[in-house]
Amino acid sequence: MGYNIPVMEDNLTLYRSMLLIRRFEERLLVEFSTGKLVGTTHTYIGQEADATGIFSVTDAEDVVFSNHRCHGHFLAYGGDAYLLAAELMGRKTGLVGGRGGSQHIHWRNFYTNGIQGGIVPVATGMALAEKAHNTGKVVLVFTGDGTLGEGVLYESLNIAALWKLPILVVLENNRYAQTTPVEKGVAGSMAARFEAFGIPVWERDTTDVLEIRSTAREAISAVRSGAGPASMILHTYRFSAHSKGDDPRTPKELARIRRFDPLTVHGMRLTDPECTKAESEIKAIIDEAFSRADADPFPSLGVIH
Ligand SMILES: Cc1ncc(C[n+]2csc(CCOP(=O)(O)OP(=O)(O)O)c2C)c(N)n1
Ligand SMILES: [Mg+2]
Repeated sequence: MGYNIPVMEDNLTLYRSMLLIRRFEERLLVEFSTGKLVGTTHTYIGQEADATGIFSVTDAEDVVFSNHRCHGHFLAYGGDAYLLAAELMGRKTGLVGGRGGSQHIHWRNFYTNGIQGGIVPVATGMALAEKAHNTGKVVLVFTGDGTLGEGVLYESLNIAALWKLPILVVLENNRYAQTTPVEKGVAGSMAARFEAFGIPVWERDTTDVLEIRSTAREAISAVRSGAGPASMILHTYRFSAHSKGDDPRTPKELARIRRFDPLTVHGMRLTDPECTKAESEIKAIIDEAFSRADADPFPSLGVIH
């Protein structure tokens, strides 16, 4: 199709994908202080193993619906760092002409929307279309623990199960919805919410990209086989604030969860020279992405070109 979609099969490629997300978003937080970015941002730092593991086993033509915390999903999907940087800087050359910003981007079969839960019925409709056209594509939709409070999620699960739609609902439980800890926002069992509709659940509490990859492979192949919807519940950790500064967690808690850093967990499988080389290659990609984007023009106030 002329697109550069990376094939993530070996340990180094998986590590590089997670590192690209980590360093890209660290750079984003720095760029905010320079005033070069527009809107807000929600970083994926800490959760990188989820997207990387999942997109290492999807097909290039599968359809993805992401949310407000979308940069990591986008980069793991194979999205281009420069196009994303240009979008975040509001430039004409950005993914959607500099009009979408951080939360509303589109590229190939990748769509995002910042409204909690709002994207789930849209993804369900797309799954219906893929089934009607017999494309064999799987639709993936990313949600969070906070999204469990949105009723439209359950309406969508009902229809998806009734009509056996090819959709995988990924629930990333990073244990907080903005500043609300999951214990104060979610009653009962997460898995039971899916099981009530007869939707199978693959649930893991891990930041190991290899474990997530093998779990995703099972869940996605179940959906692709025509069995209907499936879900993945991934318990993970968000290391940064919800957006830029809103974080009720103590330094002690933040230090504790850092022990689950997916880069450390997976980095143990690589040699030091491999890690060092990956660092310098990723740094070059990010430096180029931001400096190139910074030289690009802003869009005019008229029609998007
Ligand atoms: C309908 C709606 N209500 C409120 C918000 C504001 N908001 C943005 S993210 C968020 C919390 C989401 O929590 P969760 O689903 O756990 O995702 P996470 O941010 O942890 O990735 C809220 C309340 C929103 N975007 N949409
Ligand atoms: Mg959350």
